[in-house]
Amino acid sequence: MQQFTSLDYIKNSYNARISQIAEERKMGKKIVGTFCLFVPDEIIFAAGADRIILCGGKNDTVSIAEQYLPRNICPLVKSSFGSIVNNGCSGVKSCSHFGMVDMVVAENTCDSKKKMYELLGDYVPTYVIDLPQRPDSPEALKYFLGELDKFKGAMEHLTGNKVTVEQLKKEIESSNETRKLLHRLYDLRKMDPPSINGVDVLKVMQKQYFLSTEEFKKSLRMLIGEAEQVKTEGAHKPRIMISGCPMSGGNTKVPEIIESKGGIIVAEESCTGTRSFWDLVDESKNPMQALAERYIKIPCSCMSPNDRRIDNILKLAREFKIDGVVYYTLQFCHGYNIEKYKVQQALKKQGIPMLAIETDYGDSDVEQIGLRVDAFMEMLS
Ligand code: BJ8
Repeated sequence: MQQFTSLDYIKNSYNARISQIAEERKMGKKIVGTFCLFVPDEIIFAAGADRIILCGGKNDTVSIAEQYLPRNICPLVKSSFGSIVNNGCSGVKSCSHFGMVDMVVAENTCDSKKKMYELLGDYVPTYVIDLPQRPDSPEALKYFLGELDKFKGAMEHLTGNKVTVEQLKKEIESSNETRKLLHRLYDLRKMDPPSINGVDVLKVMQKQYFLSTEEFKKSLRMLIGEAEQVKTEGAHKPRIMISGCPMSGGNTKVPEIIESKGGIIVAEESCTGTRSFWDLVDESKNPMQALAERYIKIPCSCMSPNDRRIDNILKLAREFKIDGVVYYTLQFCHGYNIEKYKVQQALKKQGIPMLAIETDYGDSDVEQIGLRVDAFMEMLS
């Protein structure tokens, strides 16, 4: 597979981003930490704040969190919480940006996150957006719009800046530009074989909410420019779509196994994949209304019913000419684990094989997953 210089550039962007945030803080800019796609970046940026993702993908801080939280909750929640409470006070190294936020903007999604946010407030000011979880009910959109209005007020209070309609429109345009670039990148994965592998794309996606939007867009343009030059050729490899829980920065375990066993990941139906950018915000509408309409439709498993997600999976499977789906769940993520059944039934009807993998951030099951993926690839070949 082609080596891209832009991927090294993206990989090495961590230190520059940390310096940028430190500099912004010195100049009085507020930094907001987020954990979820339901928090609209556009409102944060329109208030003149910067944003950085705090979802943990590393195993190192899980044991720190287990001093406070039950062991039987998902590793993403434990890793994130462990990184924040750790903040350099134990021997474990966690990423420095966890200690650099002025406010966390959280959201009522799954139970583990919701309850973790209640504890988080002791360490960093935490604002929670309440999320209606029956998105198709007539009251839900109105309620969510009200919540986003309150959130806008909280951002104005934090930064001392008024969020104007013009500023919101500008930020919506900018975020849509990012979404369109991601569509271009994913279009390149529709080729057979694609010009870029799935592990590399995942590492880029993990930087989406870490880098500034300008830096992320610049990185994407560089990568697309390089990938578009590649003349793809070679034997067909099983085309895999990953579907399920997000894979936060530091967590590439399962995609690495899949691609080391001869598969090629061409799409991810996850929050570190298509869910983050597939739908654009309607630029012709009142900006707050348009944001509420777009964000409430994110097909997270905390929503009920969540048939929209099944429809998306089938649509993506067709568009990306998927040979098989790897249904990926983090241990104790009940929402995605329970939805597995419906997804499997829907894929079965279409004749698309699915392999379910439930795992954590540790490496004790790497060999066992490898054996199962091996058998799956053999079946697809
Ligand atoms: S929109 S998927 S980013 S909530 S894996 S913490 S769901 S128990 S991360 Fe998520 Fe927003 Fe939904 Fe996306 Fe809970 Fe599951 Fe853990 Fe999860």
